[in-house]
Amino acid sequence: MITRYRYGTPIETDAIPQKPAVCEEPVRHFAVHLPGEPVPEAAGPDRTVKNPSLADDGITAGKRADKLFFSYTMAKDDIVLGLGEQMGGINKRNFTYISRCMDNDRHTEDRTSLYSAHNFLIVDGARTFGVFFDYAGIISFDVGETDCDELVVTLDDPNADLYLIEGESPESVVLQFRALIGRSYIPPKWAFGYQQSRWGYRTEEDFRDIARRYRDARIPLDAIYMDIDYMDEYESFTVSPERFPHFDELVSDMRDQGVHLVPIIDAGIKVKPGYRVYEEGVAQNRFCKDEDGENFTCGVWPGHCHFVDVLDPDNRRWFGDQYQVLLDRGIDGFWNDMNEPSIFYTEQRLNEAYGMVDDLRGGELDLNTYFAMKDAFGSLSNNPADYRLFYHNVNGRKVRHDKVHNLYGYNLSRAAGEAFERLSPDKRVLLFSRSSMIGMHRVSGIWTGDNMAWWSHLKLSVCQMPNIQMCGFLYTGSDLGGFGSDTDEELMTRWLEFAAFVPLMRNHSSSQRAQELDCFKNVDAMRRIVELRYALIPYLYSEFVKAALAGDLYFKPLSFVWEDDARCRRIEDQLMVGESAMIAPVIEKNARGRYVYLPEPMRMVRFRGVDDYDVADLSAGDHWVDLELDELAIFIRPGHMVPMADPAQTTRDMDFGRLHILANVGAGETASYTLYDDDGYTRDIDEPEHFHAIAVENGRASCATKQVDLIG
Ligand code: MIG
Repeated sequence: MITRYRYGTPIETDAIPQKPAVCEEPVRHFAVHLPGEPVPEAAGPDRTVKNPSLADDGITAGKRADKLFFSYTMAKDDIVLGLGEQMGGINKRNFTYISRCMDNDRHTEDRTSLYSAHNFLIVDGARTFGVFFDYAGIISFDVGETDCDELVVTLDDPNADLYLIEGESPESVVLQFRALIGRSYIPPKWAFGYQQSRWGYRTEEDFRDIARRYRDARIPLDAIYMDIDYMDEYESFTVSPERFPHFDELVSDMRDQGVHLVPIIDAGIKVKPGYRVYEEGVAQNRFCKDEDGENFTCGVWPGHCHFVDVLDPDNRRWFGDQYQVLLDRGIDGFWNDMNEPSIFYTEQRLNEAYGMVDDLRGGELDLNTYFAMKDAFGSLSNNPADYRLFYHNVNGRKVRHDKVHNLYGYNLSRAAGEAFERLSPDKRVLLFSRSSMIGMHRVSGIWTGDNMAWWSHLKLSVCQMPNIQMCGFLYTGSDLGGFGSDTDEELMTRWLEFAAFVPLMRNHSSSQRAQELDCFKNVDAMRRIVELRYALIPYLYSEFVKAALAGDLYFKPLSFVWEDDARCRRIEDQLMVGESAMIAPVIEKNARGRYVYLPEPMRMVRFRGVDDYDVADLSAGDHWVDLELDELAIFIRPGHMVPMADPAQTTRDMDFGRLHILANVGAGETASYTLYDDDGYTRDIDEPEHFHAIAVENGRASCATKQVDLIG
């Protein structure tokens, strides 16, 4: 059951396509503290002392009495799930999370915000319910950090819709919520292949070289990413004529090999006479304004930039149309970056810092002046004060950016996603974004931004996946191997083993050490893992699309499947992938195995490669499983199966008509599986001919539409 409550007059977010009527009764479960009423005790007078980053987040700026608070007393054993892309575990208890889309490049344990605003959480325990704050502003979720039993939600601006979703289980809450927010984005099938990226490929030759190296090493590859260096002076929607004199030929040569080039698009539009997008944007009045009504200027990659006011539907359409120039040149995938929007500096903040330097120059710096000067420069980027300097046009109303901050990246990528539905009506286009909000999940995926080559970030990625998917973003993944700092062969291998199941399997980095897979000594092991990924695509793609259609999860916490098993509620390093398979990745340095908890008897298939595996039927309970560096295991539920295909160098070259069925079906038992499969790009997902019934009985697999055999 879903109930909608309204506070004040919220700004429309379009997160929910069809809204139920507002309920006039007071919200259930929560205590509400309206503006002007005393602040709840659990919000604590010393709140900012405990978590200094809050002060920067605008939550405590202004009078506390202006805020809207919701509080709920959690039972001792309640767990809290959701909140999408955030730090921490699957269970969000004992920390504070803030939805304030931020370009934070060090994802340390104390980070309260990342790039997205996913204001949906589930309390599961004494009572089970979900709550979604449909809200454009900055909001914090203190999930028992200040007071270990209290969940306190603080809204910076007291205008929001709240949806209370009640169900018997977290799974039923998620299904209801997902039905409310609409179907998740489905990328083309090639986006399930392995993808190679690095901030550093600069020329045509660099791209040809990567493709050649993967082919020579016989490692499957479906896409190579173009980071900002492909552009002409970091101008979005341009291609450097010096470094890419034969761009069209490059795109088509890659295409002939089955490799897609995926360019980055940055949010900031360079201020430069003669640059078409800039000139058109100025002439057509597309940009955000400053206080005086001038186009707001700040510094990003190309130097001075304007931001398109994507909160206006006309501007959204205009921005989306810009992608046409690249679609026309054969591009069919994009990643949208810097759309929080990230600000390197504004002249205001820069002048303050310069002023301080001028004052201090020549003198002796003491403790205070030294740190003040350092801070003046250290706080130049993404400074909260700068988000109060510009305005949007929301239905003819001038709205200061910080009130709608979390809508920006969402609407920029929405502009792209909606444009692709128009400009590429017959073919899905790959799109994922760094910043996001719920609502954007209908047209785009997300990646989790600038992680590090740290084991803790491999673990983080495992925990982020189900929570992000609960918020609607099924197509997601983290930079495999780690974006910042140098990876090593062991971490890379273990990360690949997990990423083999992640929808977006992209190796991306900016580190010193190159991390293309052929750079490592044990390239053979890495090739075998990528081949295994390709072999699993029939299953992964099928489970992904079925999850999108049903509004369900592709990655599930174990507690979603075994609701009554208390152990499962605390397991954060094992996940269900689709309906049949559980994974238990090794995420610990120097480990050569791990404990795995089986809620029911399962069949373990331990792979060293597509054709090199051993099978063991394990009882329910705890097991130590040996896993050498080149081994990864999947655990198949009783009565379930995993369809596989022969891998190839690209998804295009695979034969999806011939499947090998890995099953956990005993002699004399029968099982069935509904396989989803299509041409890989159609937008007509629902067509009945895309669903194939596979049966296993008497030790044989059968299917009317595909050639199938039983393995394992
Ligand atoms: O400020 O385009 O998260 O993936 O390589 C850095 C350069 C800007 C941040 C993205 C990262 C990308 C990088 N970008």
